[in-house]
This record gives sequence, structure tokens and C-alpha cells, in this order.
Amino acid sequence: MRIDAVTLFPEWVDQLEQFGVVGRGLREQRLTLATWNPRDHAVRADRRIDDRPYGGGPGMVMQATPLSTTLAAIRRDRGDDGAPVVLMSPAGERFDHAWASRLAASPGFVVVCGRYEGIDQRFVDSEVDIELSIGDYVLSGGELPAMTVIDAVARLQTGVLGDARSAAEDSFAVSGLDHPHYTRPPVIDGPQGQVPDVLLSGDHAAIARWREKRALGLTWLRRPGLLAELALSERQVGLLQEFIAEQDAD
Ligand code: 58G
Repeated sequence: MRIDAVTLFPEWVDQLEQFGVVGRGLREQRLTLATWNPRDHAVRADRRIDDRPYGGGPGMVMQATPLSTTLAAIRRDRGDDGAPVVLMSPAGERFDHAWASRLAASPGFVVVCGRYEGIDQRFVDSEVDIELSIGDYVLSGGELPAMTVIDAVARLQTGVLGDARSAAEDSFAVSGLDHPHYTRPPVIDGPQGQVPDVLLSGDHAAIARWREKRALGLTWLRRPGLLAELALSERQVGLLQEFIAEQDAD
């Protein structure tokens, strides 16, 4: 998969290459990330790509032309593969696991990071295919949202997750939230210091059952709306009923 990012801070977005599973995916060439600075396509001699808003008001607006010229260069480089242009914006559709899966299954995308008060709407109208938001808050630029999307999509690429764990088994796809995790030591001082016995039992079927029950239970407790959207099997409904009965007993 190839991802192109349009940003006034390419060195920042390029940092993704250095860390974690995204960095590994990039280094092992399952993933290509190219950054593009619209300043390199500025029309003005001073390399500025912002101007004052028509109609007045505070702040500056990103000009359409340097962004369109940057996109044209990206399309030439990608060879017109029909990759969608994504704009990170608080006005966008909520970015969620379904969006991450959809983008992970595509040959890639171009993500545009806005700055200032916004982008000339004519660029949005003529060039942007999808507007995405990572949540209901405004940030000073689209870079952190874009890096969030890139991370979520990159870790779903085959080979980026550990071999033992496919994207299809990943949290949200099957049972909503993930089950709790434990590692050594087996006992830490305090009332909740014991690792649940089943995880030390070596009984893999019992462990899988416990994990799925806890995952469903946590989703029921914390994210009932998400639970309602899952197509639970009869077996999963049974596990959840067991979890609820155990909760009521406590
Ligand atoms: C229109 C208006 C286009 C995304 C503003 C672009 C971006 C939060 C999110 C902008 C963002 C989010 C200006 C700065 C958007 C730009 C950018 N803040 N919730 N800030 O995903």
C-alpha cells in the first residue's frame, strides 16, 4: 500500500517511519509513505500558501492552487491509480475501525493535512473524495489526525500485526473491545495482585473462552452501543450471559 501525505510539516509525518509497527511496515516495504510540502508548489515568490479570508475575519486560509498543484504531482507519481483523496477535518465523517479496514483493503490514499483556519472550499469541492474526523475536537492542524489514520490503517496490513494475530481477529472486528492482558510476575502485592488462574492453567480452550467472555463483558459494560452493532453468535450470547450473571453475583 502507498500513502501520500500533503503537509506543511513533512519532517514530522516522516517520523512515523522510525517507530513501532508502522515504522517496521515501512522499512519492510509493505507500506510506502511519501510526504509532500505544498510550499514547494507555492505560486508566490515568498513561498507562502496562505491568504486572508474573503469576507474578513481572523486567521488565514490555505490557498487552493498550491494544493491542487501538489496533488497533480502526486497523481503523476502514483500513475493515476484512482487512490482517494482524504481530508482530515472536524467536519468529516467519524474515522472508526470500519474506515480503517476499508482503507487497509485499498491500494492506498492521499491524505491532506490542513492548517490555519481552513482550506479554500474550491479545493475541497473539486479534489477531495472523503472528509474524515478522528473526533469532536479542533486541532491546530490535520497532521496528528492523519498520523492517527495512517497508524490505524498500517497496523491492519498483513504482516504488520504479529503473525499469530490476523487483522480479522483484531479488537472491534469480532467482539468489540479487547480482553484484559497480564504478564509476569504472577503475583503483585495488593488485593488485585493475582493473575486470573485460568491464564496460568495451560488449558488453551479455557483461556480462549475466558478471553472472549471478558472481551464481550467489557464491551457490554463500557460500549453498549458498539455491542448492539455486533452480530453475536449464539455461543457469544451465552458467554455474555455468563459474564452478566457473574457480575450480578459480585
Ligand atoms: C476545513 C476546516 C479543512 C482534523 C479546517 C481543514 C483537523 C481536528 C481534526 C481545516 C483539524 C479531527 C484546520 C486545522 C483542520 C483544518 C485542521 N482538527 N477532529 N484541524 O479529525
